[in-house]
Amino acid sequence: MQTVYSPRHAGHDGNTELQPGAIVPAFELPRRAEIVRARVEAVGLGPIREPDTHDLTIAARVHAPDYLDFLAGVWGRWQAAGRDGTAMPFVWPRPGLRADVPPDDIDGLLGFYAMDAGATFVAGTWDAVKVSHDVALTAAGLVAGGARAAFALCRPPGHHAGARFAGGYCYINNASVAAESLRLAGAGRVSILDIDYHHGNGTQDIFYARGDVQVVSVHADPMVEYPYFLGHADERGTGAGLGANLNLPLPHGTDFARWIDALAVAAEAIRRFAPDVLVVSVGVDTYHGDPISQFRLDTPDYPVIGARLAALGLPTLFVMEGGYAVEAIGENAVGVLTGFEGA
Ligand code: OKP
Ligand code: ZN
Repeated sequence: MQTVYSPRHAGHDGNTELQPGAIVPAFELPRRAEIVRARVEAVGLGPIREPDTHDLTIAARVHAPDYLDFLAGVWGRWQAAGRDGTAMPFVWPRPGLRADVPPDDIDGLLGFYAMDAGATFVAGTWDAVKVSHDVALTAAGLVAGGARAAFALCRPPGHHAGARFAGGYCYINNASVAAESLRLAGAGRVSILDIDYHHGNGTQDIFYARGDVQVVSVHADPMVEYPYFLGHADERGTGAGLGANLNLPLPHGTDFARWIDALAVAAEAIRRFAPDVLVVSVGVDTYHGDPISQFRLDTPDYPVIGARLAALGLPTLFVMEGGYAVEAIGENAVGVLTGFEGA
């Protein structure tokens, strides 16, 4: 399969992250994408190509246009306030406060458009975010054009970004933009399967009331894991989307035997939905060595996952999400893809 990749992700670098009790260098690093790209080359997965440039028309169908304007302009506003380094929010409009009026001040705006302090901005962030979106749309175009599968090597990731907010290292929801583009290209129904360790709250937020895009997620139970406030099993969609959202939360310590049972439930739900195309949010932070996660998958498990996904028999777009055990991210992420191809 073809991989779509741009070196411009690397401008999103040098940012800091708020962790319990400390401000540390961000876990979501440029090296992640470089190691995955090197592994794609090493195993000969297929050609690597750069993305085409896309405008934000499709992104504006899954995100609020004022949110996209904020993303594009935040660094300029931060600089205009005389600042450098890392921009991050520290105050949020939780329920009970006014969440309908974007403030004028940069610090208010940062919180208005964020769910947490985890989507930080440096000088190169917007360019990397825009290009990550281009990567997803270009790879989706390959699948729309008839490819059996394609790999969008997105960085930064996207699945925590909702219709009008950033969070959890995510800005534009790459998988959602790709899914919307596949609908516009003629797919009547699209399924998004999210296998990242964390619940894809942003993807769920975007499609929760839609019946044409199914969202299925296998993830750590939000009772004990980030993002904490979405991802429970009783969230089944609303309105036209009722029944088109499926969450399969699992406890800390989940091993591959238990995880793959949940994947079988997810796969059965996708078969019942009978989509024309599948988008997989591929996070490999389910790995036992991941520094911020608590599942116990191992490197040989990832090709098995890929083979199970291939058995769905659908045109499939893989979109890179998380994975922070940097030394293993190449083998693990590309293992899903080689397992898919070998099946
Ligand atoms: C992004 B993706 C843990 C803090 C969690 C946010 C994690 C975002 C993960 N102490 N910080 O889903 O891989
Ligand atoms: Zn994750």
